[in-house]
Amino acid sequence: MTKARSMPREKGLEKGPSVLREGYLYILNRRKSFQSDVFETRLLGQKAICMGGEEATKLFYDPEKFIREGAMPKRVQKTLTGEKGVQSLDGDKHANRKAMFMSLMSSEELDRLSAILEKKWENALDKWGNSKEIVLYEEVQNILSRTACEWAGVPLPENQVKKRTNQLVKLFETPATIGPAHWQGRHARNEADEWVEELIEKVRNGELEPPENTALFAFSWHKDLNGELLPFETAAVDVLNILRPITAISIYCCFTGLAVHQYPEEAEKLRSGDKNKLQQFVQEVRRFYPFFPFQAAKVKEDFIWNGYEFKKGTLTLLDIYGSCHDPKVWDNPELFHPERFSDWRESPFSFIPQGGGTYMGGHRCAGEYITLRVMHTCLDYLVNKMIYEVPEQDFSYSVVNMPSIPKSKMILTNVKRK
Ligand code: HEM
Ligand code: MYR
Repeated sequence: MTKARSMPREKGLEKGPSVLREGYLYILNRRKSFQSDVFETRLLGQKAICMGGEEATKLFYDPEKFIREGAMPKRVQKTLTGEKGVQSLDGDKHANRKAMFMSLMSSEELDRLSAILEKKWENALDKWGNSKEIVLYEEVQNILSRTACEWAGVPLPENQVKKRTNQLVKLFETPATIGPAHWQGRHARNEADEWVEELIEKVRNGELEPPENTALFAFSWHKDLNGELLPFETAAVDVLNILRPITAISIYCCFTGLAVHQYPEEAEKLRSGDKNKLQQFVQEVRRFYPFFPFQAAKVKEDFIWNGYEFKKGTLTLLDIYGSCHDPKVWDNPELFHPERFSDWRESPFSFIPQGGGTYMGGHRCAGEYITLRVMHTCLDYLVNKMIYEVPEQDFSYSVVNMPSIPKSKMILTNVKRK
């Protein structure tokens, strides 16, 4: 039997939640100082392993090595993910639920989503033409929550748009906050769960008949491995796992607006409308800017990897942000350089802004194609279909606060259709 060597270990006691203090750079800074892609620390009052890079990502997405049950911190479940949703499942139960999500991601359904999005963006452009100034992040939240609801078959009366959009936004803005901001997030989770549970009840008792190709229909009638419908609460959590993240693409759209402004020479290359160039720019936005910081799992059974011991039950964090800025994978990772994607050889483990591994068998983000579509449309509008000015404002964004959002949220003035 091979003897394990000891993992580089952070010395001293945990002084409060250091992950919250150091944010996106917490793992990458230590990977650099330990000169190791894996190290041991203490988080949330327990021993934890942190790791990053392509090899560690391959390990993290091996379902024989890591499980998700009980891994996500409570504060994240009580806001962002909800409880008992697809993220928390393993094995056959996960495969059954993930298939439910992936059944919505056909190219026809993605085209339907793109058509809804363009219609909403055009409506917004009509409105923007009448105002001197808009806040891009907030406007796109509104466009995306409307798009998400229509695509998912969720009724959203005009007088509820503001309230429901704000609730969805709180779910992804508050998991890593403290104090009143965090409690607002928990409140929003309760309200949003209640809203969607009622809709599912109405679908099941025939009061509401969403189209059959929508998430509301599919999740209301989905059968688990025992041939039973999901509990109302669980079906609602997973419908919200569609509505919330589509609305969250507003953060990437805000960073897209920032990138267009900060890298005008790169934006200029997009004016021809070349789809490949637009795609490379979108990929670089997802790689370059901070969004999802790290993902949590637990060791399934004791094992040894590269001589290091992983003990059953140990909380393990995968460095999502750091893996997108890993000098072993990316030349000059701190350079915004979309053309790096022109000869990019795809691997499920090297470019992981929305998680790695596979869609069907693993936990890779179910909405990656949707995200790419939405960002592509947003970028095309920003560079080819709209004219606007960008006034002086605070463009800075934090690498500590999660999720990071440009301070001024991208203010645009004199917005018009091109
Ligand atoms: C999972 C990021 C958009 C649905 C994930 C994961 C990440 C992520 C990091 C976890 C991967 C893992 O567990 O290993 C993002 C980011 C987005 C985004 C940054 C940008 C806004 C979307 C969209 C949807 C979506 C638009 C759906 C419409 C999901 C679902 C899971 C997931 C259902 C759970 C998958 C599973 O556990 O099998 N996402 N996502 N996400 N995402 Fe996204
Ligand atoms: C979504 O699923 O809504 C899209 C992505 C939202 C990202 C929000 C990031 C906040 C911090 C999460 C901490 C996770 C710790 C394991």
